[in-house]
Amino acid sequence: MKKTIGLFTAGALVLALSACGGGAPAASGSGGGAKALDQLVVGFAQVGAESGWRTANTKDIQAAFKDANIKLQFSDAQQKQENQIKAIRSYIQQKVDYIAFSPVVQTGWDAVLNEAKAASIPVILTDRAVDSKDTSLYKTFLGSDFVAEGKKAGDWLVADSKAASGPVNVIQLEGTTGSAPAIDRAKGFADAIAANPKIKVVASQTGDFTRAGGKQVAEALLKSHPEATVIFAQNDDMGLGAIESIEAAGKVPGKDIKIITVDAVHDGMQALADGKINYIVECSPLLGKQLIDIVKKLNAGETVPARIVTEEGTFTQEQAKAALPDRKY
Ligand code: GZL
Repeated sequence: MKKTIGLFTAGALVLALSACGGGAPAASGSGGGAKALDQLVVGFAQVGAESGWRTANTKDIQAAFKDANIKLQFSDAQQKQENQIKAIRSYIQQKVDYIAFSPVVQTGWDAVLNEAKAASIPVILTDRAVDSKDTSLYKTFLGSDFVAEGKKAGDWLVADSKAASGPVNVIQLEGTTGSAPAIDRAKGFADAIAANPKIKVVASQTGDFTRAGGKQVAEALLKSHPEATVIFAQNDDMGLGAIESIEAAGKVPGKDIKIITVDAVHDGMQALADGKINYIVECSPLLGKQLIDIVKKLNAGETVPARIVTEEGTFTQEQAKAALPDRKY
């Protein structure tokens, strides 16, 4: 009898855990911390709503949490670090189970991340990285390899410039100053073109990842650098702004001034298909499902890789025409 009860109890425990935990009981050593998924609360501190990419990223994250029936506290920092820090502090006070965020810039996070660590709230980096030396301050970094993205853009220009007899002068529209994508895409692009002395970046300035910023900076730099024949915009939105400036100057985007961008959001892909952009390097904003998987694994007491790189490709004008009908964003 005793044995049967013992078995029953054990069985009930597993059933209870699986019923309320929505997954396997926590791995040993995690103190059985697994919560029912519908009891979990995750605080997400988003950068802002500066671009089509960001809008798609927000929509995807919100939809993933809804589908998983996990409560999401969401904040928009309007691209200000102090607002993201405030939001993270409020999540700590609310004692959320996990904090996830996309750091608007790389530096200045150690203090608030140490506060989260002191409160035993695991932090997940999505999209952008921090430069903290202490990697115990976050569980993982889920996002693109921005250096690789910049390199893909530069590699395309090197190949496209093979036939060019004269110099190929490039204007670079940089993303948000101090952000991981701006720093790393510039590095990847510079590394790629370094091997080709014909190609030179004659001007580089931030358009802050916005269409208005791209338009304004492109207008000014095209005036001060009439020798430029290429624009490398570190995101589609700034490239779309540059198209407006090029057309306002009576020139033909994609022909008089070639344009390379990063992201592959709908408006960028449409401009690519229309011949106004020449090449786009994809940067996927669809991080929601992977973020949910990370939360579920941590909740079950499992470990996650320190770095999870998102998969993404590139698009020519022909490829954009074929891909557009099936694009999700
Ligand atoms: C990249 C992301 C960048 C996009 C921009 O992962 O952080 O921020 O390339 C967005 O469009 O504003």
